[in-house]
Amino acid sequence: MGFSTDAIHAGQEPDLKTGAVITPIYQTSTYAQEELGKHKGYEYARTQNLTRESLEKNIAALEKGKYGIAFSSGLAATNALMSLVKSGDHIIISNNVYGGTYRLYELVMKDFGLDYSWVDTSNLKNIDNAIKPNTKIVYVETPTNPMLTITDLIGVSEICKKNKFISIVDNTFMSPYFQNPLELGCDIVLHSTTKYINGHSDVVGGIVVTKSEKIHERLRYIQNAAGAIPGPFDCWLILRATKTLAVRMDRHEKNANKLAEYFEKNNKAKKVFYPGLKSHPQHELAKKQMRGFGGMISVDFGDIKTAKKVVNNVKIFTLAESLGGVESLVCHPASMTHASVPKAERDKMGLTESLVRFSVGIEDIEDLIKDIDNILG
Ligand code: P1T
Repeated sequence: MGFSTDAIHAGQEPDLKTGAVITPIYQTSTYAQEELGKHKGYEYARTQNLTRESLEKNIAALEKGKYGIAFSSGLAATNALMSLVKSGDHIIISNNVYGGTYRLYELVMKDFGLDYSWVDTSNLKNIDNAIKPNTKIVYVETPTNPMLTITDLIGVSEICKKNKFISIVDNTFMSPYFQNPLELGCDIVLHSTTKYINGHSDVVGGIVVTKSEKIHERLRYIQNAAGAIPGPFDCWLILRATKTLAVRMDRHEKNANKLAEYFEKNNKAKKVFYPGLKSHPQHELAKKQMRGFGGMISVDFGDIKTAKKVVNNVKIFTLAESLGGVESLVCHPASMTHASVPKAERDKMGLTESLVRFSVGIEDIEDLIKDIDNILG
């Protein structure tokens, strides 16, 4: 099936009892059992919930995977992934990831005996060089938040296959509409569904998708054992949102392309980071492994004064954390989303105090450009 057909139908059957076309919100914590040991496959809602199952099947289809496991946030999913390894194991990970991922792994999970090497995975040699006898996982975010750096996913999957590592890709910035890492040979895809997948800035959620039964079984066990499940209403909202993912992503991208071109022509924007620009150092790789360039742009204004002027004076863009919603947002990564990353690490990847991140929404592009142009001139 095509992407939009799956988005609208996968995982969703008319309700058996009433014929309701839309999957109901099974707002229940438990299920009646007919007699001891006899039930309909539903015992307790941490373990089974039909609204959640529909969402998991839906996103698994969009990511060309077999199994989806939904969590209560992107970070709950990120956290669950570490149950695939144990104390003493080593993980190679992109040095630029969402600040919360860095905080969880480097400042929390490390205390449980996990060893992380933070490397620039856009150069595959850095991954090879970081391999240790106890390496178990290669974890990449591509394009990265907020530098929009791209890692070669076929290259990563080949390294992982050769060495029997598990490859994990945070695909939040592209959404399954523009990139399917499982199709490129990777083992696990992670999303903060809070972002493009839900797209309406009204739910926090996460999901992990895989083709591997072994990985699925372990993560399903952890989902139930640790209990970081999303509520049925949140699942229902995300399921409603995936129906329009394709049309939203097309518009996000169209708008982002135009805004990126505007920034490139404006001399107040010293560096523009957008994979769709020919000036992006990995534009060719982006064209190869992505079907579009997404809706995220970062701009280095060269000095903090201009950066502040922009984030404090926008009228249509809103100064806020998060991304991927229909409304345009602007954020200052150094003090907001990536504040828990030490300055020395931020400096290494070019995440300066004068960098501003734009999540380009689906409003009229003329209004969005005017909003910025009124400030920059
Ligand atoms: O916020 P949460 O749903 O827990 O997802 C965490 C997460 C994981 N991966 C990526 C690439 C992300 O961008 C995020 C969350 N990011 C923001 C809140 C932000 O403003 O960048």
